Amino acid sequence: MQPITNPVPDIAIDVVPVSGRIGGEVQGVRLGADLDEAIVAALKQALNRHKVLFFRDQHHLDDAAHQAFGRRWGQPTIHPTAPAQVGDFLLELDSRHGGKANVWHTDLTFMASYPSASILRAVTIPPAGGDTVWANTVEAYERLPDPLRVLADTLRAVHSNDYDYAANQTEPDEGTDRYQAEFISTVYEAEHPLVRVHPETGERALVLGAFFKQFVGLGTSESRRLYEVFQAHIMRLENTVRWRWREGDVAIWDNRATQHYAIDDYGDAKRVVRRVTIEGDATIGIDGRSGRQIRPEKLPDLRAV
Ligand SMILES: O=C(O)CCC(=O)C(=O)O
Ligand SMILES: [Fe+2]
Repeated sequence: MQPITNPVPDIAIDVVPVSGRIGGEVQGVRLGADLDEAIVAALKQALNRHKVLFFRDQHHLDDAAHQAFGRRWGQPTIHPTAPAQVGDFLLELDSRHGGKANVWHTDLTFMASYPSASILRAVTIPPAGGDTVWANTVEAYERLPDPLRVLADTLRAVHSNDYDYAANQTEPDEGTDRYQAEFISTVYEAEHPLVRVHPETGERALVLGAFFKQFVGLGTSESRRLYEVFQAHIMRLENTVRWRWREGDVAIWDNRATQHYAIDDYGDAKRVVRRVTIEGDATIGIDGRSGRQIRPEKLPDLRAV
């Protein structure tokens, strides 16, 4: 398959790598709806390379400006089930209302067409802790030992929003239980190739994370063991970047080439982040076969207007 690459930008932006294999801090860019087309193109090119981009001190971005900038990036979407939406299409994660994403995941992989990117803004950050970690799923694939890569190339997996979230919960938490009940009010399931071809870079990436349910053709216990083998390659520390948030920071990640994990090490402190989620397209495996939605039969229209 011929990868489609973004046009080569005619403007240079300053990107400082944050770690060796993933993550770049963009300096000197003020995010907003009024950004030059050339800068947006340069940012997209940088995202294809670094997988997650960080921007400090974007204090001028309120909810409206955040959403307006999101529209410049792509078609924003709303979450199919999560309760906390703010503004027209912002997803809010509030630590006091179950908004703690301390599991490794790629967003919404229970959808056949899951988001291409997310734009996350730090609204309230605890004095210590609450960092987020991203992992590079392209590097993870490329560094697999040959026999595992050959196996990965043939596998397909079912992902579901009805995953075992309690497996990660250390204490009973009413807020989280309520959030979870709403989260699975409709069960969504999709099948994806384990290895997807990135539509812009042509790179191959592993598709796993917490919404993984089972490999097609394998039982649950074997699926789980095999999941751990591949997932361990994704989570290797060499393959990650950790961001210490300050209020006003923005992170944009390529949801087709990363997983992330929001560290829950700040007790009862308040932590609030808001996210614009950008529409993505169906996964395509290296054999050219797409992923597919298993249920529900009829998907709601999630495009934000
Ligand atoms: O709270 C965070 O830092 C990330 C939360 C998350 O998983 C998301 O916004 O998709
Ligand atoms: Fe997430």
